[in-house]
Amino acid sequence: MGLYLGLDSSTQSLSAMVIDTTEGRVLLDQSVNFGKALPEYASPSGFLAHEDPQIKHANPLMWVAALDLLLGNLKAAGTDFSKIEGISGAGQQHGSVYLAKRLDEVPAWDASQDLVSQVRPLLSRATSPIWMDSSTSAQCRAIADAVGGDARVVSISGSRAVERFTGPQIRAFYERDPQGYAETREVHLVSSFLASVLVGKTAPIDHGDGAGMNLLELASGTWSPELLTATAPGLAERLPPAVPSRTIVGELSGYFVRKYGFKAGTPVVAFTGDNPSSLVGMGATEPGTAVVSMGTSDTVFAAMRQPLTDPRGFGHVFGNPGGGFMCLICFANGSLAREKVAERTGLTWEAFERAILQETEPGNQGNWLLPFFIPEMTPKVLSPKVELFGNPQFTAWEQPAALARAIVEAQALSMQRHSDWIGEQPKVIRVTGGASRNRGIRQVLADVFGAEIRSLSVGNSSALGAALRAAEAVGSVPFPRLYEAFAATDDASSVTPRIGATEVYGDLRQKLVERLAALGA
Ligand code: XUL
Repeated sequence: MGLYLGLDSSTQSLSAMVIDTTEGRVLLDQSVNFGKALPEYASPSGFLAHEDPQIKHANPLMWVAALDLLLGNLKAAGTDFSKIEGISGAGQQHGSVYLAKRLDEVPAWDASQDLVSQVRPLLSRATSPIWMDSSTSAQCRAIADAVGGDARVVSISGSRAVERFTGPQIRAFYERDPQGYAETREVHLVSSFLASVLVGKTAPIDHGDGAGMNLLELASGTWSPELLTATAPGLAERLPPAVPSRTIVGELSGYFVRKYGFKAGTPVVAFTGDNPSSLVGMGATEPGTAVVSMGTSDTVFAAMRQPLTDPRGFGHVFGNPGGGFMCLICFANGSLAREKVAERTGLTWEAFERAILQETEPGNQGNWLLPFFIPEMTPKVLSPKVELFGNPQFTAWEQPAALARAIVEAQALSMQRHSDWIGEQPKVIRVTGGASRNRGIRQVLADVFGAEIRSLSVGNSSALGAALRAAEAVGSVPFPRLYEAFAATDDASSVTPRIGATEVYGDLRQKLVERLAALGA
């Protein structure tokens, strides 16, 4: 029992949460937003501008700068890090960092300098492709062909070769910049990179996040020689080992001890992906509870009894940090798409909620929207496509209330359709992420899924999951005990389907599917 720190490096911000497992309380929950706090990285939404909408990269130094900034802010505000017993973390999934030196071979970080100036000379690639990048269709094809087809990639790794996954991204780097690839000694995920920075040496990749690379053999938890060979030459030497999520990967580097006052020897537990971490933070590591997370991306995920795979090829199987497997379906047009609609209609989030709850009805009188403001992976729509359809009168952006409902209905219908392979329809869904605070959005989810929607009392499930994972691995506090204190649902926020609403969506779901089929998706 004691205090544990969880970090979450997401697309748009870095968060830190400290929990006290003796008292069952969250002591601290703070973030820095990359766009606002670090404008010098020119990434208002967490990634660099590019003329090709399929290319989405970020500067990995921005994530490092955020770590120094956040810990510095917390120390300045009086946080006593010497009481922390263990640390873990989470990162946006799939993104990769390329280093010209193995971190095991670099000298210890110097506490008289900042981290950015010490990490900068180690990079063999100035930018990191992130999960929003969809520029690697040719590499996905080549990898699948090399091993005998999509079904083979799925049976080894739990997913088809997918544009944002790290293997196809590594292959694209090798093809587009062979010199840069040749100079690369180590390839990390965002999660293992940040864990490495904390311990000042090469940290392994955990099974939760490692499964999002198209490189891990799910059955053995080791890198698949077949997929490594199909991806890029010499890849085996460039990857850190893959380990179970609860592995302690090292002690916090002296840099953090001297600079921020952590205890010498503070254990660091393997970092994982933000979604596997949220599975823990939502108290959902046992099968039976589905989660909808609404952040920059929207995701639907759940622990799985057996590693089922998606026959349509959009869903994935990742390692469950609580043991076994989880499934996940990801939608790129999450908050960014909702924000675009709010901007174009001029609606505040309160007005957006009112529009859904009071001014429109399920089915939206036929006012429907194809909501792909950026390239979408589920379903695959590689060029942005925003289209009003259904009601012939619904042609321009002049009906704010109908547009608010239209984006949320389209997203919820797509989530439901693309998660139908998971098995039985969930009766209760736990929701997390900024948009889930909007009651209107929760109501549409309840109506479309025909399920009760519940939120947790503690927000920021990925950072919470990281702190809980540290407590479980370092403090040996079992997850069920931690869930009693930290993953309780908040009854006042629960929403149930409105009478008759769920039925309305049968027809609409079909119309949306037809529209997508017409797009070739
Ligand atoms: C999951 C995915 C996204 C990122 C967002 O496959 O690509 O949810 O993890 O951070």
